[in-house]
Amino acid sequence: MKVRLVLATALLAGVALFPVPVGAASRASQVATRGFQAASGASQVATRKLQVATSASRTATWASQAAPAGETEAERIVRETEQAVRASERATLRSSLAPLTPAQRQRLAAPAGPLTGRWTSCRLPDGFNPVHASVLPDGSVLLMAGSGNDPAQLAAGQFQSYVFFPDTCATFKLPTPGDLFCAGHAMLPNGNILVAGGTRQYDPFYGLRTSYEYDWVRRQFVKVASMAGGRWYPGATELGSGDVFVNSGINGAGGLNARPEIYHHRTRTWSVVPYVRAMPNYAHMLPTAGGRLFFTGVSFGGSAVRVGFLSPLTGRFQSVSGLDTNRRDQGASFFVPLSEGRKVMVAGGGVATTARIDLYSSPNPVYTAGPRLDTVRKYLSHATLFDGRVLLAGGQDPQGNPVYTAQLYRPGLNRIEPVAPASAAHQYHSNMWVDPTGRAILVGGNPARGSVQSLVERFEPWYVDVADRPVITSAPATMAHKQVITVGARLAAGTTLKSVRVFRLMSTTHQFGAAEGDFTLTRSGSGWSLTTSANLTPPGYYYLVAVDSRDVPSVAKIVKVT
Ligand SMILES: [Cu+2]
Repeated sequence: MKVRLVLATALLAGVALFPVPVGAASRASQVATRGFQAASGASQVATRKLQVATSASRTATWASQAAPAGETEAERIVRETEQAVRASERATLRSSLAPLTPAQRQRLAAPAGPLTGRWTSCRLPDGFNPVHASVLPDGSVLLMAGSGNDPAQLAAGQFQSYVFFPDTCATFKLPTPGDLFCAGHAMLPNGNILVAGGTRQYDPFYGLRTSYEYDWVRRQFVKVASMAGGRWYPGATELGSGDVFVNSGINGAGGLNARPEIYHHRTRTWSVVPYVRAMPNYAHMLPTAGGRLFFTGVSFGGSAVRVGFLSPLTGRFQSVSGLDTNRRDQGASFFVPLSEGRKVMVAGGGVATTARIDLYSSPNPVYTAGPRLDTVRKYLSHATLFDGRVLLAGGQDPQGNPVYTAQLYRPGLNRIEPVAPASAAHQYHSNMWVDPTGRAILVGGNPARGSVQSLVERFEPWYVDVADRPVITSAPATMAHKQVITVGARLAAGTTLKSVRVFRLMSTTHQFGAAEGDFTLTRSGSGWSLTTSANLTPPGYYYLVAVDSRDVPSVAKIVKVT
């Protein structure tokens, strides 16, 4: 019965029931029609030296490219993904990587206010493209580039990754065993980072089957079993079991990999799920308490999508309506802070709109419109700050100009307000996360091949300046779900400990990292316990933050949740 239902759903959706490696003949026609603008001007050609070499065989203009007759959904997603990659790189025509002058920044300055914050900066090694960022259990960050959007580096077998320390901008270079460029990744229960797939070939892009665990203690990549199919631009989401659901991506033959796989962390092996489902690349999938994954409707490439809940093991899918557009390309998706994983917001992604949904308000929840961003933003990064507000920064407008302004989503008021602007462009391949002090770290930007933003910008929210922030003086290194723990805190005179909260360490790329979120521990006598479902707070490492009665958050202590 269940099988028949999946079958019917897949047929209704027009999805092929078996993986669809594109045949040689149709492959050739795709290559022909997937080229980028041959008609672009001479100056454009000059600014894209590397691309010109690889585009010689591409003759048709993708701007005028129509969908080939009989195109399947999987083929459409691949075509639109490649179009989006090319489009991202046209931004170079208007992008400077140089920081704004003080006068330029002054013109963008937000009205001064208590939440305005400020940015400080430092630099990454020149030319290093921080496409993937994963916070590690010691607070340092794994930055991976692989070939870093440079086909010459793939040809030469030169792959890069670093451990990065946001306080000092110190870096530690890692031996990098393969091309991790545009792989999928997620934190495992032991704090290692699973890296699935990557780049087998450029132009057109083919994905790798290889996978690795980055061992954060030994600081090395460990090769583990390969996947059944290749993946370039896959999504990766940790399940409540600690296993990782990996979805979509372009396979080793250039077609869409429509069969998800699950990485089993105990055995370091993979299994394929018993269904096939064409979903966009880097689809934003957030966990829910019941174990289904909520596909927010934001992904890479702006392919038309069906938004809704996916049961990862069976493929059952429940659609959700109400989103104003089903073509959000690299916007932000996040849990609304302090909603304990109930509410999700999507923002931007080639549009200026936002939308919110309460996942548990009814059996058939519906998106409703939220406040607007200041402008249309693509490549919009987000970071949930320790005060329960969300920083939105980076990206570009529809003309390819960088958007320097930053905004703060205030869930209590359901408002988006300006804060201090960033000082440099952070577009395609930029990343943002929160460090243990509660600052948001914004890195990268790759508006064209060979053009990489190396300025690191750190947004310091108001609470960084509070001299008497609460200080966690004792907390266990490990806690199980539902275990009551004791948290010792030094508090400012006249304040009390109001709440203890956890924030999942981010593992992010292409504007998203699955299994993010903020959750409040339940008070139990004089102790605290994490009472959320493990589906929402899967095993792994979290920031533990104490909040005082003035709503001032502490610096985080990193704890392991089992
Ligand atoms: Cu990419």
